[in-house]
Amino acid sequence: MRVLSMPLIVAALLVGCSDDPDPTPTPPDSGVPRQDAGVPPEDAGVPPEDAGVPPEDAGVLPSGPPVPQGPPNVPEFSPAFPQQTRAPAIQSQTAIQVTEIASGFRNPWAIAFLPDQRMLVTEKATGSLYIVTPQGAKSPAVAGLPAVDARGQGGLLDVEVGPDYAQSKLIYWTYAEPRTGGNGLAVARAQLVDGAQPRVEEVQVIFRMMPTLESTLHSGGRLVFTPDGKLFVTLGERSILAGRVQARDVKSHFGKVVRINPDGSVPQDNPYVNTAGAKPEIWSVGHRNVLSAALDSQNRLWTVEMGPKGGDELNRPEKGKDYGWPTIGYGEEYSGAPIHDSPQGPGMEQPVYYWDPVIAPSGMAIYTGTLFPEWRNDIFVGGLVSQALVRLMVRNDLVVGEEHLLKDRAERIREVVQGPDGALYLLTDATNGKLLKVTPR
Ligand SMILES: [Ca+2]
Repeated sequence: MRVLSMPLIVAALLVGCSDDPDPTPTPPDSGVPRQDAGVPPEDAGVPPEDAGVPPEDAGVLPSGPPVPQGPPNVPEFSPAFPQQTRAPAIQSQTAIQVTEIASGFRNPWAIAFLPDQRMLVTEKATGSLYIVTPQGAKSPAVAGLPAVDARGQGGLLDVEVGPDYAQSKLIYWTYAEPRTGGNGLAVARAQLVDGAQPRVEEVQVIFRMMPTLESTLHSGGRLVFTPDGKLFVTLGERSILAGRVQARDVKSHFGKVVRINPDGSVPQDNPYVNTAGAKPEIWSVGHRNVLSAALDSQNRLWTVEMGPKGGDELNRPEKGKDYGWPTIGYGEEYSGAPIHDSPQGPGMEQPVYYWDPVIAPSGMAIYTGTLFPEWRNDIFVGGLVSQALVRLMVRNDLVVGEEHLLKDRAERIREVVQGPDGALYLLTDATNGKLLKVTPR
């Protein structure tokens, strides 16, 4: 328990604005601080986990020490239950091969597969969308996308192929929309016109995160379609205090997961449709910056959010529930100032798992393929600061093992997608970003 005086709480809120370990490169003259300033590569040079625990032994759960990592930033905070952090390190039995399919992307952010196995790839910094063949040939930038506010963590973010793409040709994407008085995340859709000079037509903005605020940070922006035809959109709280304080307020979209129909209309079974003043798109509240989202084999949504220093969280956001930010949580400000007086509180959900020190998550896939039978139902999360492909073994909705893959590559992993072939496809976050494919060796 950390006991804070009110002035300390206010001071903590004021200082903890823009220091995520998500160092999206920022032009030196933009006035936006680099988000990774002072965050050490806490595990650089540490050999990969060698616990040697066979992860898939029938009925036997992994045991032993966690993935090698630094000491917790906030040792005063104890997990709410034993499996909530520092799961035993595990090691994949399948040897893996990493193939570089393409490179030269400027801070790529997301991948989506077209039915013919070509990929849509977004570039955050330039706002460009490309079509990439499985062999790595890149189209010219798709014409017709609206302008983005590319400063800081903004830009062109996620992309998804519509569930009815074969008929509609609709693709969906998120981006930081420049607006009068600031900016905000928007979701657009349009028809993709394929060909030597691809373009989109009939662009419709189907959702706008409100209110408009001037911030280049914490937009969230992941899109997840569900088999029942709904669309989840993850939203950050803008980082600055004016946004952070709205994360649990149902009158604001900040710090929420929202659920909409593909045309932007509101499903009438959303939890706040009958609450006066509430944003009816809201699904769950109290999130910080959700940059990873995926469905499991039961079509339940899982997310990982970028937390404060020592507070990255895996959650399974349920309808109408409150995940606590900024009132409760693990970790502290990147300045070292405290944020919370307790990691737990009444009426607010606990994360399934948290990381202290952080991994700095982005991108997520829950494995359903056959190329890696031992990975079935495991959660994969891209790690930015941790420079790892993080694998979580989950049993009964608890994390029972953790592995950090690809540490030897020392690359920031921005995106993780399972391809139609059962391989994992990754994007590295760099000014010369790569599209990588992970298969058994
Ligand atoms: Ca939380």
